[in-house]
Amino acid sequence: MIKEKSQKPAEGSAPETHSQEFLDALRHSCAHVMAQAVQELFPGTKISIGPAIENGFYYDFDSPHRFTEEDFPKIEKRMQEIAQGNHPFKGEEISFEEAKKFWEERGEKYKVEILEGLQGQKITHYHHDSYTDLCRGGHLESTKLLRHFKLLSVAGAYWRGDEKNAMLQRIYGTAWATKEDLEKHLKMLEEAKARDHRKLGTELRLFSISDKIGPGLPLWLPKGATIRSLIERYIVDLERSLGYQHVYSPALARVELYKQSGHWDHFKENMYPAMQFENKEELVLRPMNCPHHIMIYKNDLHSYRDLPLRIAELGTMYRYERSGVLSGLSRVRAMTLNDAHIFCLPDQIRNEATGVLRLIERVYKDFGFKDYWFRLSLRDPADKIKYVDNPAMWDKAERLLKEALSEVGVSFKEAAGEAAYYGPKIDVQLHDALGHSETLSTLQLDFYLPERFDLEYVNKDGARERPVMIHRGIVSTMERMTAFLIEHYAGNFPLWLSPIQVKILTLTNAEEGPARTLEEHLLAAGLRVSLDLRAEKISAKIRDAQLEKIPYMIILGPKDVAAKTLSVRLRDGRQAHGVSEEKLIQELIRENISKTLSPTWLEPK
Ligand code: TSB
Ligand code: ZN
Repeated sequence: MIKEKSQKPAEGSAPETHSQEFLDALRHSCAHVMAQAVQELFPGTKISIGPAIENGFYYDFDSPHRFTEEDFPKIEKRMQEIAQGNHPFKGEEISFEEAKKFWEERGEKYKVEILEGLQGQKITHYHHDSYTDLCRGGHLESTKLLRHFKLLSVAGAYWRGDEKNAMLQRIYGTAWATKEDLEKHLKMLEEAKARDHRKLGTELRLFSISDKIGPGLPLWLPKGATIRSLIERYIVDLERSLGYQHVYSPALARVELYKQSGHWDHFKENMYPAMQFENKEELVLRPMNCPHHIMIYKNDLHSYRDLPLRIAELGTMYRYERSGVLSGLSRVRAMTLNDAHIFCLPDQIRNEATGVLRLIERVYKDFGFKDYWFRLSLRDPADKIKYVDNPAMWDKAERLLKEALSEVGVSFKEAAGEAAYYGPKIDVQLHDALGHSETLSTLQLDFYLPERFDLEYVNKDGARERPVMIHRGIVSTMERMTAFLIEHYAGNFPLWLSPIQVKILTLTNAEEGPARTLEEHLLAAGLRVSLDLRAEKISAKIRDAQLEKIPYMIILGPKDVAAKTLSVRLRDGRQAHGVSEEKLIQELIRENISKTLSPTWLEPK
């Protein structure tokens, strides 16, 4: 049992820092107290599991009551009462038979099921007040230390994470050692909510998910599609300038192709099942593009002089992600990856890998991403099913990736069990609005697929040798990148990525003609423009443009028309009057091309 060392720091001392062990115990204890409160308030509720998680805890319930956030104040109130009761947490070892009788008598079928998996092991119960749980321990000394907690949300969760099992109700909460920590966390959540790409994506009409189409299969609305095509054009042009060759290939293939590649054995749980046809042909939706690019490589016999060959595609692929992990655009089932496979000689690996790392840094600079880190994703050597079993191959590939990282001079963290089945990866991790890290870019070194597909090139002496493959994605899938951009900019996209860059707002009906002429000029300059000619008050028009987060508003009134000048307003409230059309267009073009993140020409000199 864990005691808090000193509850109040001595005066003048540094603020108390709470160990992770203490916080885990606090959160785990909070889950038990919540379960007690829930079972008292909602009779018939069965308990299953309730662990501590990052920043909080949850408990999965099976209940005749359907929980909503409206139940939270009542549950929290009862939790506070229990906590104040100063009940000690007591552990007790118990025999399998006794425990079984205990849980069976209460009709707690999930506990009975968990217990059955523990046969032959040490079994413990933890008690506080009137509540008992089947639990390994890791609790506070007493409920009294629980003061700063809050219930956050409720979500469906399959028993044991398996879709074939019953759907339980998971209540999430957060718990902290101090009031300040709790408040800080709640404030962070509040801010994160405002940035959440699912919320902003709906409000700004960027994308939508239709239940009729299905979960994880997003629809790109016109404005979101504009952002997507800007990303696509940006990366394709950049890649072309670096010697990548873009191709198109179908998102379907014969199942044999994916059997030969090893996806069918190692990646099957993320693949849609094969479609069978009367003529016995079986086709699958591709979960990756690599085998298709390999067939493009195999379409010709290559000399060592042709290598490296960089085959790129905005490749659409389909993955059957579990419903519980789907999230807006950031984790989907239908996606288009900024993919490329580099086929190279073994002694070109270093150069190609460092080239990819430098490209990633260049692209992040253009998109304004600063807060990212490199992860060297390695296999789990014990897992011979998920990863190809060839230790020498893995060791070599890992060494080469480390060398590339050190040549570019970036620090990295190693993570076991995060590799692709065919080889280790360098993943670039960024934080979403909630602070969770997700992979955006990836670089993967692969000696396996060239072997499986018997890839060859002709060397200097006319003999056949095996090339190496580097799989890489720079801007990730269009889906995940767009989700990141929305959260990163909280919807306030820089000019070059804004679906609408300029909105012209007329003061009276008389400005319609000049507004249309101005629109034509801006369109001709390559800018994305919209008009607001409604007979609304100008304040309402400004408010609407502000809600759409449009970078530039041009407010056109009779005075400006007469003076042949423009009044400009930025979404951050800055304004400029008496600007000539020529100057404005010049500045907008400059800002658009340079990908500047914040316009400076309006600042007072
Ligand atoms: C880089 N064969 C390689 C490719 O050549 C590959 O597919 N790698 S991957 O599996 O790691 O996926 C590439 C990137 O796609 C990931 O780094 C991640 O940024 C993105 N991605 C993966 N799954 C999803 C998903 N379900 N939704 C959105 N983006 C995803
Ligand atoms: Zn690949």
